[in-house]
Amino acid sequence: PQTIFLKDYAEPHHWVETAHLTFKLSPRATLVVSKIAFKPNANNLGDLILNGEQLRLVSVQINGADVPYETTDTHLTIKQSDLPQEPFTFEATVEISPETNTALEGLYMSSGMYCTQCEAEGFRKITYYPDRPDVMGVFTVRVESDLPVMLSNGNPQASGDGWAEWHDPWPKPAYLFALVAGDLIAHSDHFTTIEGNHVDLNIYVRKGDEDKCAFGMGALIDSMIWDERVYGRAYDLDIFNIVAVDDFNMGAMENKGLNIFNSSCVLASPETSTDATFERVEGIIAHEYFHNWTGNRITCRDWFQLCLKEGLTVYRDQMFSGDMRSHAVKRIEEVLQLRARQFREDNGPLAHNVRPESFVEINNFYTATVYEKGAEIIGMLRRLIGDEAYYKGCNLYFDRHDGQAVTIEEWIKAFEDVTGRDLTHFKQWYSQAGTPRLSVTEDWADTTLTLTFTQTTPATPGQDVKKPQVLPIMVGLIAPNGDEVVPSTVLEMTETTQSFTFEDLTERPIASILRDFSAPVILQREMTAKTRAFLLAHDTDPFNTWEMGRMLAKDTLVAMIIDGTPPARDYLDALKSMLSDDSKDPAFRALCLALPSQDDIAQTLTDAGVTPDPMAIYEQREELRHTLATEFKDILPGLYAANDAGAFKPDAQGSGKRSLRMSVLALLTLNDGGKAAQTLFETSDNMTEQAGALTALLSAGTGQEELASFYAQWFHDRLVMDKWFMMQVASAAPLDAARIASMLTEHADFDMKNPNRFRAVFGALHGNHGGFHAPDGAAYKLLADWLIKLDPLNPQTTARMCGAFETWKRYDADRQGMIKDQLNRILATPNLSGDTTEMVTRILG
Ligand code: HT7
Ligand code: ZN
Repeated sequence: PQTIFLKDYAEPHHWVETAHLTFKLSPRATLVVSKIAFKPNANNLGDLILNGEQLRLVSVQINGADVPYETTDTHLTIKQSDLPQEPFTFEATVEISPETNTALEGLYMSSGMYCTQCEAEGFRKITYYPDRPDVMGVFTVRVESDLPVMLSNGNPQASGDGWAEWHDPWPKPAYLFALVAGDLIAHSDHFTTIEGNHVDLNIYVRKGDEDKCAFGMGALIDSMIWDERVYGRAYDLDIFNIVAVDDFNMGAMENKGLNIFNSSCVLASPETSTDATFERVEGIIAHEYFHNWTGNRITCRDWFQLCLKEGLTVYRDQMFSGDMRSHAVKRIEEVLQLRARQFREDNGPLAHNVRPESFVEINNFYTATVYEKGAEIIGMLRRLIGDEAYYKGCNLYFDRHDGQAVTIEEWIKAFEDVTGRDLTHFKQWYSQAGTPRLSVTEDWADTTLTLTFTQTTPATPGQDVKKPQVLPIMVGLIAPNGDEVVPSTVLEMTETTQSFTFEDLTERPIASILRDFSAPVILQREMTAKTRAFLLAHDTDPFNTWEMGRMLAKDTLVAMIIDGTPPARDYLDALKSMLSDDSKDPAFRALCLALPSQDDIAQTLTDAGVTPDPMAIYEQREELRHTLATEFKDILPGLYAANDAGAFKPDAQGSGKRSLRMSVLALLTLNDGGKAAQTLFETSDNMTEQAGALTALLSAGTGQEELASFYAQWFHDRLVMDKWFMMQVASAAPLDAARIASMLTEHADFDMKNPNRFRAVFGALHGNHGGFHAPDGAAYKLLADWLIKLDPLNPQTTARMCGAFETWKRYDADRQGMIKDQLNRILATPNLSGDTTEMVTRILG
């Protein structure tokens, strides 16, 4: 496989004006007839180069006549000398086999329906085409089949018995193409845009799923309203369709006017879905809808610019979710995710720039760095230039580049133009990998507090020398009596070391630093447990309040692991008073009660120069859970009773209460032998509580009867069954995890071709830190066995799951040796896909 470099970008030899496609659908022999109007690119004349893979070519013509051409496994080329100098029409017929397409890229079949996934490079598996995002054409699509529902992008144009035609007036790159055909049912609604246009809205699902669409439809309408109100962006077609598909490599896809969703990211009902699922559905529906402007109307010039659409769209969906729920709670959840996924990536062998400079397989760059760090960059930009300039810059970007395929340069230029600022240094966030470490010292003299910050970024693969980044550091000062004496202010750090002073203070305040997690850095600050407890009680910034509790928990765990120090009293007392404070949001209290994950503790130990012992981490974390259960014995039953949310509503208030109640239940189960959990399991009418009770029981080492009755109740519902598979592996004790995972792969309902099911078992195995790193290496071997089996069927999902091994250098020599052996075994597999080869090679370093 070839490495592609950003620096080599060149415009194509030909632009597409229009594409007419006819699909004669058949499971193993679908005919795709294409008629494409090309225009030579005067800036870069040359051969007609079309991508095409796994196609059986039937015929090719130019302007209705035969023409000489060459084909390889990946391309069809017609020499410039054989082409007209003016615009011309290229026609081809190819045959493809959707039913045998297990890679889930291109046109494939899932539960009897036809569907497509074209981002990033799937369209080339449908027909010959310049499959690159800077080639934008107007598509007209005719679908022929005997299925009742036939959909494509844009507006419906005409239909008859056995056929339907769709026309998309908005020029688009091939990666946004979509087609669906199946026996589907629509949950319908409508929306009138701010411009007065009527839009039909449909969520198409398989029979039996109709009652799981209402929440998603509400989220779609909320998203449409929000994008009009906040960004001034309205929808632009007569119809917006969403289709739920069971077999899907990722969450969802923003195809123009025809979003395709992993059914787990759109279907939701109180009986079958947890609050976390409702929240995820809301966020992903918003994300895909927001792509209509940030991604579709304005797209990426090349795949190196992926963060242009993904980072910005994640930022937009985060703002939306904050508005719909609680900004404070959402921000904490975002940072938890960022640290668990992106910091982990940025501090290991897979670290890469938010805008990478080279890749072998672009599918391997749909990463936490591109998405989540990409979103953090937008947040920092907004903090630095202010809200007004941010929205002005966005408007300028939309007006200037509507209908274009652009780069990060154009995005940044819009903000330079509205602010008059030179953002060259800020732009370095896109081209320097690694997480900055930010240390701080404090000096108090007279009436002045001086904060001196120093930033360093460790080397990452291929980037040894790092420069200082532009860091917006939000700071507030609290007096010893708890009053805030300096409210939040943003310090702009640009140097390696920089001091900031606060004058005219009557007494030495306590600084609250990096409020709202204003920059994606690791803050290294010496603080006593007393100061942390003080800020936990008095800080006005909810993120930092939570952060102080988190640091107390981490310090406690690290001390327990390293030298057996018992849990710190400051931590236990501060946490207890926080939990008992009914004026605080239950969702926030639940986040405070949650202990750092085992993986997070392992990273914290690594950062402190200690080799993590996964068994000690598991045991001490369990020990702390038992200590909390004992220490809070007197308040747990009251908290449990007080946070009964009553009738299920998937809103922020109800889900916050349930979240606290389920965290409390997990501890209560350690005290009452599982009585409360069993009762809740038997009586609850919603999945949040049912799954919460079952997890509490399984984590306490019981719950086998409940597990069996859960299966009997839900075996017919594949999304609930994913939870059944996942919960067993996730809550297994370390020495049981691999055995349980292996046993589940023998279960009649295990289907390795379904990415959700595969992830339910193996994502959970990797997520069970103690189980994955059990001393016998059984989990490493089991995962490697299954990745080797999956690779020929679905390279994209296989490659992504190799990320489970990315932290291997953290651990002791034995574990490193065992993981390395498994990685080498995967790499030595004959005919290993390019996707997996690239990932394993990078992980091995
Ligand atoms: N833009 C999409 C990214 C994507 C994808 C989605 C589903 C299956 C395969 C995929 N490859 C890339 C989803 C998004 O970020 O909105
Ligand atoms: Zn996206």
